[in-house]
Amino acid sequence: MAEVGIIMGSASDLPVMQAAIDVLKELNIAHEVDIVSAHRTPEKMMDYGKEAHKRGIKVIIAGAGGAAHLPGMVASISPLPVIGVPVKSSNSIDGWDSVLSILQMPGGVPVATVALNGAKNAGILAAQIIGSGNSDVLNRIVDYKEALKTKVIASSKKLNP
Ligand code: RP5
Repeated sequence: MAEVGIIMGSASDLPVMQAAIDVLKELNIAHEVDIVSAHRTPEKMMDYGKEAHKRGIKVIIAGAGGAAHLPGMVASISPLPVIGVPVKSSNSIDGWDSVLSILQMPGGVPVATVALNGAKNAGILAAQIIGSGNSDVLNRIVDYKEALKTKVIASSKKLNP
């Protein structure tokens, strides 16, 4: 059963959002992926936000570009933590529009916003949230972080043998 729900405003967001899917696969976290548009399928968006926790989803990752309303609107109706991924899309001016649309939420309705096109970190953060209540997942995150360290040390040794 999927524990992380990954949604995005358009299929055109998928090349960016794929990084979240990849890292969740790597960390062996069950997830589902769908296209849910705040502007083109508003009813589907509200249904998704209302129902996701009832299906066993524990964290939602929502990516959108331009006037990026999807993460905030899903957060407005869902009791789950929502991680927002600002996408630099064809209708973005420079990406700041998506960043600020997702970041500047009013008090009471948080969206944990990652960097522009930062879908990989959204996936890791979702895994960390799941891992805070699941020791198997937590151990996989510990190993993941250890591998990051090992990689940097190896690069350093290559430069300074
Ligand atoms: C946003 O508009 C989507 O999230 C996407 O980033 C952007 C462009 O969508 P398309 O016109 O490519 O479908 O709502």
